[in-house]
Amino acid sequence: MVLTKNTAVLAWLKEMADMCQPSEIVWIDGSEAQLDALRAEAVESGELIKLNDEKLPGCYYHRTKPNDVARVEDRTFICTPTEVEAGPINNWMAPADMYAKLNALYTGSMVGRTMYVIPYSMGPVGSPFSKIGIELTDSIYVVLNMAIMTRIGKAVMDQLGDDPSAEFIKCLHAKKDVDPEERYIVQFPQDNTIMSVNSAYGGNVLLGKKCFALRIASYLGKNQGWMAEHMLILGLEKPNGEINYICAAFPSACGKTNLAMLIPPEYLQKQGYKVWTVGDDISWLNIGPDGRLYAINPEAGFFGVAPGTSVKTNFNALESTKKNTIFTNVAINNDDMTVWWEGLDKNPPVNATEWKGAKVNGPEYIASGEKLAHPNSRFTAPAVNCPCISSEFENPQGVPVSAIIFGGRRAKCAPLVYQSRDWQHGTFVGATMASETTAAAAGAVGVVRRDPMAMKPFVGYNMATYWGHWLEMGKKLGDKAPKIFHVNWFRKDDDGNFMWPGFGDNMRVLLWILKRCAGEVDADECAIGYIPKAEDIDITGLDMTVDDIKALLTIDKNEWLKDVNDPDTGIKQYFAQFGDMLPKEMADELAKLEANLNA
Ligand code: GTP
Ligand code: SPV
Ligand code: MN
Repeated sequence: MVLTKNTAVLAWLKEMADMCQPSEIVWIDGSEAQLDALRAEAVESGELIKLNDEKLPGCYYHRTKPNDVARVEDRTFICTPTEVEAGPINNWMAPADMYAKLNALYTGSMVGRTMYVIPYSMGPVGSPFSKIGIELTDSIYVVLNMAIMTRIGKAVMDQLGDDPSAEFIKCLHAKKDVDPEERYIVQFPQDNTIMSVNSAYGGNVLLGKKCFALRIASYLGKNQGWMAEHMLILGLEKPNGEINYICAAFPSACGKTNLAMLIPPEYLQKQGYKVWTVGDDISWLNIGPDGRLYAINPEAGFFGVAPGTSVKTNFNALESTKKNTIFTNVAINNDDMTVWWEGLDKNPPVNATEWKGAKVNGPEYIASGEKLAHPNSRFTAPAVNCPCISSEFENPQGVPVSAIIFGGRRAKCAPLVYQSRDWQHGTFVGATMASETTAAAAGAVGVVRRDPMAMKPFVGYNMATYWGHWLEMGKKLGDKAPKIFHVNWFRKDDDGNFMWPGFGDNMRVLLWILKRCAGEVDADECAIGYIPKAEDIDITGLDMTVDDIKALLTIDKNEWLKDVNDPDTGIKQYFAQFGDMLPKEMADELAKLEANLNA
């Protein structure tokens, strides 16, 4: 059944269908009956494997092609009319050239296949901050994932209405041959259009997520006075019941889902501290009527990294995957049709199917140096499954943000935590973030690269203009702006061991951050900003000393000067590529940092 009379939607749909030539067009209405029929069809065709219905009710398994297991940044394009609008760190092609190339790839791509039409809302349906997209796809896996990750179906089309000028994001995905040489993930920000072809994996094909909620939305936000950020949102409840909200931007596979759902150390739980999850990956930030910054999570589920998720590290994420979840590229335990991944527990299944589909003896396979689950294997779990989901999760107005945290994986250099001097300096701290690359994107792992605001792969326009937008937002927020911090859970000692326990113990750092926001604790001003006094990071119950905290907080001026001046990886070199697009404030902050370090 066609779910709309909107002539703009219908005209676009006809154009795309004429090009892709599907044998059938099916509107996704959001009903459980329809989704169930699709699940059955996917099980029948082998696209999905049904898991143990007692231990994992409503859960399914999916395996992608080995050449299609992560985002592909070198095949991701921002097609603005001019190259300078996309900026030096995005891939760019002229829109007309890209449309011509893509149209050739899509032509006839769905012959003999079904085109599913998925109306979806990013953010609660009807929230003033929500936005609507329509994804056309020939993949049932995409339909079922979008049904978890976003709000889908008829209610969304009703919300869009019949006005042909109503804003919606046009998203087209064709699985085609999953050919990595002809794979394209393309955003046309001026056209509200996303086109993805030759992939069937996560961030490449769930077009509401990175493509819309970050790349297109960041561009919309710049024009409309709001921000789309790669940030989790958590609420930290104090024993007196007061809840403060924190947003944190870490690059892919650097700990957002874990921080968003953390369980406080026992001594803090006993005192009554709690953490509530509003979002684990993306924040849309608007200035509210009281002048403060408010965050909504545009998503409805978690597309989380499986490896490393355990009862000990992330109990709440694991609980979230116990029903109605889709697992992608993890391992299967054939004895009871449950799932396994590295870090889940110490008992890899003997009767296992590894992520590529081979039947193996798990312990032997691992002993031979192989991995049972792909390092970027993931679960797609409904947010409502999360034991610590915030009561504000569906709040259409969002939650007021007290602090913004940036962070990355840095074996050296970045201390456990520091605070920026003000919003402008905080913007510089975000702009100069660096982190070791992870398996979340195709390419080398463990290489330090600049990843400003964790948005390097996700900014939909010129990064320098984006920094300018941050500065503008700071001016509008004035003294109501959240305080900005930087953390590093991943500092290593000379033997290569993590110096900080991380996970639930990160709560200790969050408490220092909130005390700073409330003006309840002093700090030491140093070259890079405000550093805690070591004794103000509570180590109750930890096998650590104040000296260990001091080591985590040391600033090695030579390391930092290298971070500024290194001819290949330094901040100066990095900023230089933006030429005169670089906001003057960023150049000023860089000069100040260098002078401070040399003082
Ligand atoms: P994306 O979904 O790709 O955006 O990732 P994310 O930022 O949500 O990262 P996630 O929380 O899934 O963590 C990625 C990996 O880092 C997992 O294997 C975690 O176990 C590990 N990790 C998370 N937090 C910590 C921490 O505090 N310390 C250490 N050592 N590892 C962590
Ligand atoms: C990330 O890579 O930051 C993710 C996973 O959250 S994906 O949806 O593939 O982008
Ligand atoms: Mn992410």
